[in-house]
Amino acid sequence: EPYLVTLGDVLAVMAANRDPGPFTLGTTLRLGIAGAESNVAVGVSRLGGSATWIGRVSDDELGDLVLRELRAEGVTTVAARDPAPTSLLLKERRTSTHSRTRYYRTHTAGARLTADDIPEDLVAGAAVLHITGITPALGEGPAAAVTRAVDIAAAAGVTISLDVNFRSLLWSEAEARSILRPLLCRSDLVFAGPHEAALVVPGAADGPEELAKGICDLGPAGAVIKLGEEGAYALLDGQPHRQPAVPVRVHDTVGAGDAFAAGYLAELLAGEPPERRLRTAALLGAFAVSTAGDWEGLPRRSELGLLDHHDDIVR
Ligand code: KDG
Repeated sequence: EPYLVTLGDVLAVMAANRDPGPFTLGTTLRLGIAGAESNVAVGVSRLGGSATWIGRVSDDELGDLVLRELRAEGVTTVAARDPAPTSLLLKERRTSTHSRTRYYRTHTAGARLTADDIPEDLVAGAAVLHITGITPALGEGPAAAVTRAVDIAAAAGVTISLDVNFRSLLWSEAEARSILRPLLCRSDLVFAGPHEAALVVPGAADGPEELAKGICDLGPAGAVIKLGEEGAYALLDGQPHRQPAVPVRVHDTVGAGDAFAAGYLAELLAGEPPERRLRTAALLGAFAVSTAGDWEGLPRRSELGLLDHHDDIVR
């Protein structure tokens, strides 16, 4: 069975999601887990695809939680346990419309990933290797791990998918560009928002068509520019595609990009054509934005039709 492999860091998320306002004594936090790459693995698995996640996981109780959840979602985990703590993501609901996030992820287990943690046979045997711009931003070890995975995948002819996923809290645009450009040139498929695409192909005019072409000119056969509520524009093997967004009421946009990539990649694994991949991508993005959490609201395959109904209640 064709499978997707990905690698990264899963964080424990502590999110204030009730009364808006700054953190104060007694603020209620909800505990969860998230990580761009594991979000994609869960999304693929829920659609019936096979997904493996590689990473270092703390031997603390939050690390246990991470592994329990990923395994419960049917994701295969290749996780060395590490005495360093689990990375944290704090989400403050500063006002009713604005959230603020803060990372605590230096000297954590996930940031101690190295090239030696990447099993060659597992990556070489995959149909798709999915990487994001977050893992290489975590330090030299994780960056080397990503490069190692790409080396193995490229030598074995595995499709390499890159989500640019620029995180300004982790590195500068200049640093990101210098590390991500070489990875992008070796990728087959790239996902990016317009700002992220402009970061990796500076100088391209800022329309989605120009950005996608700028990416494909560097090597990838496919570029998907995610346009939020305007859907997506994709250039795939030279063919342009426009995919409208699925209209929903927005609850929490975090995780939408991961969901979109998961939908696309699950259909790629299933051998579906581009139109179907983009449609499922848009549906998963809609599920992610209209539910709480990064991945918790993602659909099973049997639920994909839910958002096509015009009634609010499906009986
Ligand atoms: O894409 C959503 C991610 O931003 C979130 O899950 C946390 O992986 C994460 C990160 O590093 O921001």
